[in-house]
Amino acid sequence: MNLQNEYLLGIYNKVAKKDSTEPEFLQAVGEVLESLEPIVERNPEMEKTGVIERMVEPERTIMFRVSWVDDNGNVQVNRGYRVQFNSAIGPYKGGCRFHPSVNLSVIKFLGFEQTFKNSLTGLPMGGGKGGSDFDPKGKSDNEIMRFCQSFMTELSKHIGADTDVPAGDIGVGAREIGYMFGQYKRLKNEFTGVLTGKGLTYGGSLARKEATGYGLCYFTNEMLKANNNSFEGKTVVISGSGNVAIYACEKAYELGAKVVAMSDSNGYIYDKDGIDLDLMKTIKEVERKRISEYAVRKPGAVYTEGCKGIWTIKCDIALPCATQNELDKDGAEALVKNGCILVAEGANMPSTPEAVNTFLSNGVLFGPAKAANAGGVATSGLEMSQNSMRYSWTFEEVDEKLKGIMKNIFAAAYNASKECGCEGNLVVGANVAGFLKVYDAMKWQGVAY
Ligand code: NDP
Ligand code: 2IT
Repeated sequence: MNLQNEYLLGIYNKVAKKDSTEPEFLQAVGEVLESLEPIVERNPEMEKTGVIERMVEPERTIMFRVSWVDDNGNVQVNRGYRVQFNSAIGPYKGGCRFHPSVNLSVIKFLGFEQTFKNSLTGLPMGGGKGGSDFDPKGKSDNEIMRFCQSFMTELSKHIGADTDVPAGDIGVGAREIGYMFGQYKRLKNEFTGVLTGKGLTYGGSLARKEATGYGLCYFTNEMLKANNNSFEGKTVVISGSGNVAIYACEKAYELGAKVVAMSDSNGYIYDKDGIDLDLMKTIKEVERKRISEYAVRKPGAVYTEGCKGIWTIKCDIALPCATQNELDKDGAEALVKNGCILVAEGANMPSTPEAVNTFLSNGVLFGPAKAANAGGVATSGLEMSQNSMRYSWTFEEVDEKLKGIMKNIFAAAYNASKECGCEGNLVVGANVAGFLKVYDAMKWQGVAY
C-alpha cells in the first residue's frame, strides 16, 4: 500500500485499526483508496461530504447460526453471513459463497468490491455479499438441500426482490440456488425474483450460467482490440474449473484461442493439444470429480499436484478464475518471463497487490476483477429485469446485451484512466468509474440513513 493523500490515508488508518483482523477487507479498501487519489486531489470538496468514510463501513452486517442434520443424524452447526454493504444506487446485490475459508473479512471484501462492480455495469444495483463456512465437498444431495433450507430460513428475513437479491459464487450454483429459492417461496408464499441464477424453468435467465466467463472474454477482447490484437491463435491458461473457468474456456475457444491448462484446489492439468471442454464439463459439472480425473481419461494430458504451478506454464493470456490471492509475485514473475501479454481476472481479487504491480510495471495488459468479471452480476441484473417484466429474452438477446455492457465497462474504465493521467491503467480506471456514480448518489441522499 502506497497512499500519499493525507485524507485518504487517515481513512485507511481508521479502517486498519477498527478492522485489524480482516486482511482481505483491508487489501480491497487499500487498493480502492489508492486509485481515488487523483480525483480526491482535484476535488477537495469531496472530503466534506464524508462519503468515502461511509463507503468503507457496511450499512448492515448479519451473522447467524445455520444448524442442520447430516445423513448420520448428527446435528451440524455452521455460520452464515450477509453483508449489506451499500444500497445507494439500488437494492443490495451479490452472490453467496459456501466454502470452509469463508469468514467476515472475506465476505466484507467481496461486498465492498461488489458495490463498485455493480455500479460499473450501469444497472441499478447496490452491493452485498453472503455465504457460509459450510463445505459442500463430499456432502450428499440431501445434506446440501437441508443446509440450503436452513440457511435460507434465516436469510429470508433480510432479503427481498426490492431489498437484497443474492446469487451464486464459489460452492453455490444452480443446485443450491434451487433449494434456497424453494425454501424462500415456502416461507413467504411469494414467487418473486429474490435470487438470481435460478433454473430456466422457474424464472432464471438464459445465458446467466455462461455470463461471467463469456463476459470475461468479451472484456479481454476489448483490451486486445484496443492494442490492435485479438484472441486468434493465442495460448490461454485458466485457473479454476468451476462456473467461471469453464465458460471462459468455452468463449476463448470460440474466439480462436487454445486453452492448455486448468486447475482445482488440489492441482492443475496441462494439455498441450488444448483442453477437451466436453470432457472437462462431464468431470466437473456432471460427475463433480477432481480435475486429476481429466489426466486419467485424456491421453497426453499431465496432472501436477498443487495449484500455484499453473502460472509457470507458457501462455499469451492468463485468466485467474479460482479465488482471492491465488496469483502472487512469483506467479506474476513467471508469467512475465514466459512472455504473457495479458492477464484478466475472472475471480475476485485473485492477484496479490505485488502481482498487480509486477504486471503493470512490465507492460502486461491487466484487467481487474471489478471490471473484467462484472458480466455475471450484469446478467443477474438482466434476470431481475426479466422477472419484473414477467418475460424472458432469448439467449441471443441476453448475450448481445452482455456484450454491450462489457464494451461499455471497458470504455468507462479506459476513459477514467485517461482522465486520471494514467492511460491504460484499468485498476485506477475501474475503481474511479465505479466510485463516481456511488459517490454522487450518496452525496445527494444526505448523511443519515
Ligand atoms: P465454483 O465453485 O464454480 O468454482 C471455483 C473453482 O475455484 C473450483 O475449481 C475450485 O476448486 C477453485 N477454488 C476455490 N477455492 C479455492 C482455493 N482456496 N484454492 C484453489 N482453488 C480454489 O465458483 P465460481 O467459478 O463461481 O467462482 C470462481 C471465482 O469467480 C470466485 O472468485 C468468485 O468470487 C468469482 N466470481 C464468480 C461469479 C459467478 O457468477 N459465479 C461472478 C464473478 C466472480 P475446488 O473444486 O477444488 O474447490
Ligand atoms: O462476484 C460476483 O459478481 C458474483 N458472484 C455474482 C453476483 C450476482 O449477483 O450475480
